[in-house]
Amino acid sequence: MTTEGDVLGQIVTIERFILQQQSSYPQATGVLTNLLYDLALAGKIIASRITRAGLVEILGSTGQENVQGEEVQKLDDFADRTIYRLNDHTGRLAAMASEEHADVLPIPDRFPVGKYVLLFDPLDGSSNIDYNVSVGTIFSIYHRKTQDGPGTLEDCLQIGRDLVAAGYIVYGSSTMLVYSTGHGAHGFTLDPSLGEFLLSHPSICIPAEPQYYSANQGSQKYWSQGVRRYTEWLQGHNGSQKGLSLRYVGSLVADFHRNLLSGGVFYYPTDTKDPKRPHGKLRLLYEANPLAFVAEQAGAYASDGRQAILDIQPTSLHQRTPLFIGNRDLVEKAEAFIRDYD
Ligand code: AFP
Repeated sequence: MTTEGDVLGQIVTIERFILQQQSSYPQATGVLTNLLYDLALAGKIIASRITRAGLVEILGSTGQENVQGEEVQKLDDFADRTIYRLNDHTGRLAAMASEEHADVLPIPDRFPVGKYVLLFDPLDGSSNIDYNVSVGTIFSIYHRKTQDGPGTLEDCLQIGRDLVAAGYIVYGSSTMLVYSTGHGAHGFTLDPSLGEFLLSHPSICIPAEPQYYSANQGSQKYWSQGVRRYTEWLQGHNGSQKGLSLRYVGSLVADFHRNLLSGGVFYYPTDTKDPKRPHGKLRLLYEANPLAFVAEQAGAYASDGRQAILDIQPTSLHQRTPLFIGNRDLVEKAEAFIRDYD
């Protein structure tokens, strides 16, 4: 018979897990550990606000005052400020960059600077918020490249292969945090009654047998010949394979997370819909790189259709990229169709 004591003995909090991982690296100073722990804390704070999003009508809408006479912030602004403020004074970071801001976010002069840089998309998929659909936070951590002083643009424009850690938090039917420091991808589920992320998905490995493909097929007429033929192949036309089911949330984190656990491929290709956006919609630094890093740690792969996402040298903070991410064989098939037809 399993006793309560046995169950308690098996619980691993994110704090304990990160500390255990750190202890296998005697040279580790604990700075990264604390940085990851602060991101988990940010996730808890954002999750608690998101679960109250539907009450905005009652408590006051954006730009208005709520019943306590305080101004209600938009959720993406709230998430953005939460992550920044939890990390601006710790001495762990040289700079930050957020999808919500045009430029690098400096550490205020009154605080010490540290050896890492943090890039984040505070609330990805935020247009889904009003409909109770999952959204997410995505983060990337690099060593700074410059030696000292305030962090610079150069510290932020690093290739994905140089990531020290990356991960995401998905706010869905439960809140989950998945991260990697380059030693596997590990998932934690928030137990709201304890206020703790508990290890629920150690060493995630994408299933070899994929189930889903995910793309906004409403944009199909704007896709290239290669991408259209690839989609038909995924659907099993011409007996190419058994054919996958389509699932598309429209929140990258949710779509990616589902495919990581079930097997499948997500793609947001280049399209001709908006001439001002010739490289698709998603951002290399805030979305594609961190998810590509987690994907590779889980045995999956990410490409822009021609090369590995993690090998692309960024040239600007908000650079966009086509993205194909999921089971390696499915992503390589996309590369083959693009090579042959585009
Ligand atoms: P929003 O943050 O504006 O909702 O955009 C979300 C997103 O960047 C990403 O999470 C989705 O995968 C993608 O856009 C969906 O874009 P489409 O609406 O064009 O399918």
